Amino acid sequence: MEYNFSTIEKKWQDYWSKNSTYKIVEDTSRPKFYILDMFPYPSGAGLHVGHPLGYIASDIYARYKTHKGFNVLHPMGFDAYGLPAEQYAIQTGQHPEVTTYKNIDRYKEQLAKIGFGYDWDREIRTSEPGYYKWTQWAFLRMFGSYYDNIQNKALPIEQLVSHFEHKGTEGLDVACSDEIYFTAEEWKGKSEKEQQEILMNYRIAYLGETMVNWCAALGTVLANDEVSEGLSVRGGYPVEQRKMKQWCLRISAYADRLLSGLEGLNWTESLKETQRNWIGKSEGAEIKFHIADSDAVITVFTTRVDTLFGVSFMVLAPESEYVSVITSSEYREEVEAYLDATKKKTERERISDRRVTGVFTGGYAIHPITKQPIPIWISDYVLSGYGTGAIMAVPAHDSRDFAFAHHFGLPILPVVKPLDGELLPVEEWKDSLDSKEGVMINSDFLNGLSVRDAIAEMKNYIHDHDLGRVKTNFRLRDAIFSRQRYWGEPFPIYYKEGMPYPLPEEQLPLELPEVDKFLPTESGEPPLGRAKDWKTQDGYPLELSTMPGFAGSSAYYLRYMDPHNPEALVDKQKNEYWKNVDLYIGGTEHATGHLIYSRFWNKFLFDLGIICEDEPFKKLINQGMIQGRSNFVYRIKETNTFVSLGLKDQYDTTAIHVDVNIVHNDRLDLDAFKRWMPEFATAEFILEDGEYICGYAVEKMSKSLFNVVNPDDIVAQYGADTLRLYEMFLGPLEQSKPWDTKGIDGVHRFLRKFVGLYDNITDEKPSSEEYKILHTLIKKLGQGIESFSFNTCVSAFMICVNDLQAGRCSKIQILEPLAILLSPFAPHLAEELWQYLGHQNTITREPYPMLEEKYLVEAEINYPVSFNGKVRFQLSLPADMDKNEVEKVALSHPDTAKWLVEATPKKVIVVPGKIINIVH
Ligand code: ANZ
Repeated sequence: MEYNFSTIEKKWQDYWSKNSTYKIVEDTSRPKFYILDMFPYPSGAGLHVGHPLGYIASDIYARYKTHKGFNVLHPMGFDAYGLPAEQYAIQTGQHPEVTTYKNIDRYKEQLAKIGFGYDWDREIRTSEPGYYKWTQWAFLRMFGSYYDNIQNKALPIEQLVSHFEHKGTEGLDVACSDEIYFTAEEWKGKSEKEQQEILMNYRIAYLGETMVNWCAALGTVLANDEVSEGLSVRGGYPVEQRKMKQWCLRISAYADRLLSGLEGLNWTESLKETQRNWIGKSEGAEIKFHIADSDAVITVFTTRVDTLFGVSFMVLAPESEYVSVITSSEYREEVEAYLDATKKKTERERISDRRVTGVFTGGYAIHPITKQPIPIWISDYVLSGYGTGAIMAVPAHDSRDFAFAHHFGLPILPVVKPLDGELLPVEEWKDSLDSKEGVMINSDFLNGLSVRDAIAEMKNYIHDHDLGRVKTNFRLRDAIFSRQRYWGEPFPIYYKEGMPYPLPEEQLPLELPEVDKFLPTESGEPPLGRAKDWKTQDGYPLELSTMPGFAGSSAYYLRYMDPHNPEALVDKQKNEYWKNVDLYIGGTEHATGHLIYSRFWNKFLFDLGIICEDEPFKKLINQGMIQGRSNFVYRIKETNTFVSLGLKDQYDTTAIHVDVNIVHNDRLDLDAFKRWMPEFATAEFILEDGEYICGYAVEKMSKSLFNVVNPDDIVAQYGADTLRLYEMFLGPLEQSKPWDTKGIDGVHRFLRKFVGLYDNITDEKPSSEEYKILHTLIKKLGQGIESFSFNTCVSAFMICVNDLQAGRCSKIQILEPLAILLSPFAPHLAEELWQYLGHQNTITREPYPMLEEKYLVEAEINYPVSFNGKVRFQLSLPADMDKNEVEKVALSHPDTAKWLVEATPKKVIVVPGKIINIVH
């Protein structure tokens, strides 16, 4: 058979699409398996060879599982909303939908060429109204729910209203923004607007005041990674911290469940650890500090209550509401200046910046036990969104507090010495206090305790003396859910007397309106402010923000189960069948974004009884990155002459990235180089042995580094099956590795050899050796696929084909199963071979060859037979023959009589599987 890969691949791609080979329907007679790739954002640059790495792996696994008899759901779609399309729209005036759809078409074309077995009938695009209807719907449900800490789940807000009507806030333990208390009578006495304001404190989707990165020039809030050193990454415009009303999702209510849920997941330990740190559970206490000459009380959060006696000052976050209360007029000016300065720093910069800055407020708190006055300072190392936004500073124990005290000359108070602590015993530091007047030190009970016990003791003390309470904090913040952008899901919200109200569900989807420009309005409103008639039928104005990128990707995996359902996000029965994702493959960059948001979103829908599983992704694999392998040419400074790598040190040169597509095995194609850019048209070269050798480096694959390799080019040159095998051959799936086409010829030759086995097929019975070769492959493939070491599978194939070729095996009973084994990896070729063997149907659902261990054990053993220790002849016997039987056969062998001559054997020594020695 000839291996004309381009004809073969085109033929089977057409066949699959014409016959809907990969169409999947729910089928209760077969076990299900759900494999998902993180769906791509279709960028203008198209796919490079790094993108399909994970997709090829999941496709191999999906095809393998299908052969194994599973009903495999393996869908694909597009994360179609996003910033780049909108930026492009601003620059060119092209509607983001137009460019996005164009990019999607290109992606689909590229994906089709690689031969993926997706069920395209299930394709979703997050920007389509039929899809985002369910994103909006979920948002409305979150708006209409609160979180009950006792039942540990989300409940309809009506239940909370009913509780308020009967008992006010008494007996409530619910997630909220601020702790507030009122009676049933007080609730009933409030106006509708007041009641709505109160409910906002509890809703899971709520409008909250939060600090955001505000970029006035761009007219939008920016995410942390869009800001660098106080400037917008795009455009370099100033960004400041601003308190703004934004839609938020109360993810923090789910912190404990997001943490404990990790235990049951088959994810890598490092990914789980990243999520654990992000969620950041911290057990400590809140302690109340009264303010001198005032009724105000500042509460601090500490994990080290045992250090309470070492507090020598307090620090407020610059945004703390107490700043204005406490600052005395004498210090006001200085404080204001400091607050202005900190607005320029993002939170991330505040955390990483180790420089000490701060101002004194002029105010004092009273130590709750010693009753000493404690100066209150402001500094940006205290973050407003964590704990209470205020700390008790213990410079003797905490390094940041120490740096602060040291910088500003504040006292560093020794603390009671715990057993494993590093400070002085209480007797010594008691005397070192300046003023013992009024000091009530009752801390001996901590002396000699371990830190753990001291913390426990102190927690009891605080509780018993009503100084505060035990408190667990989480670092996980509520997610800011609005963007002042155009290309996103509109919020199904309208405003009446300034209060937000939900649109009725029947009115969903609320479609994204047209606008004349994709920019903020003159008065600084988001782009939706330009839309005509952007109001409800009753004339109430609609929300102008849109949802962020992660909205559409949070529940997409559910929609694939039932993508066209106009009545529900997912039909109950279909959800019961597919349940959740058995295997999710994608990049690590989503560890704390998408993978937290979607777990939260899923848990919320689970609480409402809409879906049947509490976690979305059972097993998760992070594929490594394929890095680019860049090439360089060396231009002699101030000339247009380029010198080859080996000679470059003799000149003063500048290294310039050169397009890897005009370099082959590090040798530059000189003519192509001259054509590449006008400035190189007149280039001259200093060669080595008649060739120009380029330098190389492994870097990120990126357009700007000219090291992008397009899979289309590889497919045209070698075929998709070679590309698939080669990407897997590069190394273990989870490792990052550079793209290097050096080995690709070898992989391609392997496929040609594979095809060669199918010439002159016979139906002779295979030998045990041939069965052994086949079953060794089955075994190695099974192990390789199940452990996602697809590179070992490719090597196993190569060994197998070499062995079969060496024995000139052309037996159908070996070659037929061999085609099925190849099918997950090189599906086009496998189909062609299958047809060549006389089959009418697609190979896709052929049962996977079963491993039969019996072929792997040696059937016969070659015994050397010795006489008085000298080997005289060989005897081949079945491997399972027992010792007595071996002895009998050996003695009755005609050659034995020959070597014994006349002698009688005295003793026969048999070591089973090894030797026979006859002593005479
Ligand atoms: C006194 C103390 C003494 C503290 C000591 C630590 C060590 P985690 O583990 O991250 O929860 N803290 C509290 N709120 C803060 C805020 N908004 N911004 C910055 N720091 C804050 O850390 C909790 C500890 O971080 C708290 O315990 C508090 O300092 C500080 F030897 O209180 B500690």
